Amino acid sequence: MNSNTDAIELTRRLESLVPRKLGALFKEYGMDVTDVLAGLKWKPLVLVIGNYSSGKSTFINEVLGREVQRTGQAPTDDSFTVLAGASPEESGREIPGSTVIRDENLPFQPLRHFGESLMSHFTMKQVYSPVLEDIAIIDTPGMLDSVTEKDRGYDYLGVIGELAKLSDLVVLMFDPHKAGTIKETYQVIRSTLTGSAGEDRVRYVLNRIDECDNITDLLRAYGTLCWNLSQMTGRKDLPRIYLTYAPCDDSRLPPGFEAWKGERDDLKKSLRSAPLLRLDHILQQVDTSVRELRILVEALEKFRQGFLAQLKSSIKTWGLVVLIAFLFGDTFTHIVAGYPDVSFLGALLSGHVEPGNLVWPFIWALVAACAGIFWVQKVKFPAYTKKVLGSVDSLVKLDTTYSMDLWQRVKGRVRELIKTNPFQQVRTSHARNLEKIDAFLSSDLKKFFRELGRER
Ligand SMILES: Nc1nc2c(ncn2[C@@H]2O[C@H](COP(=O)(O)OP(=O)(O)OP(=O)(O)O)[C@@H](O)[C@H]2O)c(=O)[nH]1
Ligand SMILES: [Mg+2]
Repeated sequence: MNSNTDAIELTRRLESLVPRKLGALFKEYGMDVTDVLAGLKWKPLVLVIGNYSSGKSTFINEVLGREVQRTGQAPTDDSFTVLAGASPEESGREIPGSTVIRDENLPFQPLRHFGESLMSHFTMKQVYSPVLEDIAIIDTPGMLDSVTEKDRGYDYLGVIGELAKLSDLVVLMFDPHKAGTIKETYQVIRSTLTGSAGEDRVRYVLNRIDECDNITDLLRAYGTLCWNLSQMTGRKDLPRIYLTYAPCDDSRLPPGFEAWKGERDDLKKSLRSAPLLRLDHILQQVDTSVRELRILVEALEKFRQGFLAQLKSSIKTWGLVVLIAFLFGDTFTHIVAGYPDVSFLGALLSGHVEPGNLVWPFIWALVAACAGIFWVQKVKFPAYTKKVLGSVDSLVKLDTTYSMDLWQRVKGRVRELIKTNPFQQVRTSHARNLEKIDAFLSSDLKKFFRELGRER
């Protein structure tokens, strides 16, 4: 797989395969397969985030080859701007956030619940630029230290998280003045980005390096950024950090800085591979969603198995009770009330058992069996369900951080499914569904990963 055309073709195949193979299963467990493929709705998205004044808008203007976004030293942008391709005639048109977020043909509907105040800070600009034929770019307000969520009027971190989930490539920009990073950046990386965007979709950039006085100064900023990133991502290995600066008169650069001249182009090139990354992104998303479904089904199967084990022991106990009732039930009434005249045991001992002697033993056995069923249904099963709901984590093996993350996302649904219809969960053959899911993961999806050159 090496071209964007192949990627588009593969994306189409994936789009039809997932609903065909797993649509019904997702539905059975109350999940929507269309959510999994929501990212396929529109063009590949590039999200540009970072500290205020780190040069996000300047970089975007450079990529587009036009001055589309306002730039300036103080915090400049207070809105999210989607830059979408347009014909020369349409170029320059702006579409308000409320229309963009509600448009079903665009992927931004998950932002709806951030409310009106986000809508007034969200806009789409139509721009005529060849770059925007294959991708759309989102410019964002810079991250700040002093501004609290309330001051922004909407949940900034939540919006960034949602956009990161939708985006195929995330450019995270810092500058040497703020390589120490600031509170919001820390929170974005820690709580949002690492969870929503696969790390391979993030491009870390230290921009404005031309403002360093010399290489020592640059190394200091670079070192600080590396240290902070490792603290924030929890990674021990360092991701590549692009060291870039906006094109300027080379004579202004401190000596030795020409070495990083090509980095800006490398970064720009990586934006163009967004369609390929998108397939990767969607595959990861499908993989994650299917694994989420898997862990959910696995938990329900464990619930079912646990109940069946309880049922088995109950059957053993009640089997004995039924046998005792069968053998001694009418002897008891014979002694207490004198009825029947001859008990089953009496007939057995005298060696004259007639069909009539079996009527009461059978009735006793039936009553005992019914009592057993009632006890299982009304006492044993609710007690078991209650116990499981109280320790729902024990339904799955959580031996990796990945499985813990998956579990956190589906745990509520598992609880809900058990709570609302526990008998349904016992009746369903989750094991067969697990087999279907495993077959999809190990064969169908693996094939896609292989075609993309990513072995799993
Ligand atoms: N020296 C230098 N200045 C830059 C560079 N990139 C951007 N600038 C300047 O830095 C200032 C901020 O740039 P913007 O592109 O507005 O930054 P931003 O990240 O979009 O800022 P916000 O929208 O406020 O978050 C502007 O005055 C730019 O001209 C660079 O690589 N080197
Ligand atoms: Mg800006």
